[in-house]
Amino acid sequence: MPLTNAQRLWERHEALARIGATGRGGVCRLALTAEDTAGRALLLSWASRLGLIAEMDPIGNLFLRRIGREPDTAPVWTGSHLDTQPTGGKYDGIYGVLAGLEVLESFAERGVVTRRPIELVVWTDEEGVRFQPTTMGSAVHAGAVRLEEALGARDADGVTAEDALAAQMAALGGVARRRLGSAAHAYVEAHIEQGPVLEAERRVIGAVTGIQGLRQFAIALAGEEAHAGTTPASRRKDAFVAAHRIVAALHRLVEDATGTTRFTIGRFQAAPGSPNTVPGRVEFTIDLRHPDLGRLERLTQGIADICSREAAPCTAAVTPLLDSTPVAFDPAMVERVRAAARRLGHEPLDILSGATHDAKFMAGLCPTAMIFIPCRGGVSHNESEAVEPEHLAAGAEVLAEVLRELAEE
Ligand code: HGY
Ligand code: MN
Ligand code: MN
Repeated sequence: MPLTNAQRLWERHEALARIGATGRGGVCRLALTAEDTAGRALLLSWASRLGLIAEMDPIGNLFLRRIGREPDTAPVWTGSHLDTQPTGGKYDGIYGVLAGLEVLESFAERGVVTRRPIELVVWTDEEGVRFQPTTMGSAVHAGAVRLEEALGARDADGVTAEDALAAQMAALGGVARRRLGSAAHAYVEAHIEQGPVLEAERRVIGAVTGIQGLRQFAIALAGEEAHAGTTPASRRKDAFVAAHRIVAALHRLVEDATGTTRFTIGRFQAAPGSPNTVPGRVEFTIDLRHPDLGRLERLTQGIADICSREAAPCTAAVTPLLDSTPVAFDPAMVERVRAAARRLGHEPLDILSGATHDAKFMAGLCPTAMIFIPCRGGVSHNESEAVEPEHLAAGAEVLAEVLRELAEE
C-alpha cells in the first residue's frame, strides 16, 4: 500500500497555487508579503487538523512538530519554502513542504508513531527576491548571516524585513515563539530538480550529492546626474556607461569553455530613471555559481578588480550579499536516499544541485540529504513549471521511508 495520498498531495499544490496566482499558471508569493502570510495560514490550517504544534523563530522560520514516543529526543526535520519568484511556479519549494506534510498525515492515518519527533520546517525568504539574500532563513538559522543584518534588509519601497515579519507574525496570531538555532538530529528536503537531468535520464528519483557554491553581490555605481542635452561626453560621469563597461568585462571574466560557471545579472536599475537626465546611479546584482571553491574565489577577486578598474570617472561599491560555499552531503545520508528509492522500485540517479536550497545551510549542522524529482523540460523559476503527479507521490514515498528510518534512530 502506498505510504502517501497522491491525490491529496496534488490538490494541496493546486490550493496553494491559488494564493498569488499570476493568471498565466504561475505564482507570485514573495517572502513576507500578504500572500506569503496567506500561504502559511493555509498550511497552518492543515497542520492544526493533524495536531501539529506550530512555532516560529526570530527570523520567521516556521516549525510544525509531530511528537514522538520520546518527545525529548532531537527531532528529525524535513521541509523547504513557500515563497516564490515573481514569475514562479507551483512546485519550487512548495513541494518539499507539502511532501513533508503528506508524510506526517500518512503516518497519522496509519498509526505510525516514531521514536523521535518530526518537525516540518518552512524556511523564511528562501528566494531572496523581496529581501536579500537568498536562503535568508536558513542562513540566519545556521549563523551564516547575522539576525540583525537580515532583519535590517530593505525592499524596493524601503520596508525592512523586520517590519514585514512583525506584520506576518501579528497576522498569524497565536503561533508560539522559539529561540533561534534549535538543533535537529538530521534534515531531509524534497525538491523538484529545476534542471533537465532526471527527465533526460528517465529517472524518477535523484539522490542529491551536494550543492554548488553561490555568491551574490550588490554593485552600486555612483556618477553625477546631468542634463542630457547640454552636457558633453567629456564632462559626464554617466553611471550607465560605467556599468556597461563593467558588465562587458564581467562577461569576459566568466567565459568558461566547460560551461560550468553560472553568472547572472538579474536586477539592473538606473536612477533617476529619466529619459533626459544622465544617470547618476546604477545598481545591479550578481549571482555567481560554481562547484569549485577555488574558482569562486578567483572570480570574486576578478569582480572586485573589474569594478575598481572600469568604474572611472564614476565610483563602484561591491557589497557581498551571500557566501554559500559548495557543500557535499553526508555520504551515509545520500545512501539512505538511494536505498529507499531502490526499495520502492526507482533506480536513483546521483545528482549535484545547480540550484541552492536551505539544505545547504543545514548540511553544516546535522546529517543532511535531498531527494529530487523531475520537472518538465527542466524548467523552473518560470510560470510554466510543471511536474507529473506520480512523481510528486514517488518522491514523498521516498521521503517517508527516510524520515521513518531516521526518526527511529
Ligand atoms: O536561487 C536558487 O537557487 C533557489 O532557487 N532559491
Ligand atoms: Mn526552491
Ligand atoms: Mn527557487
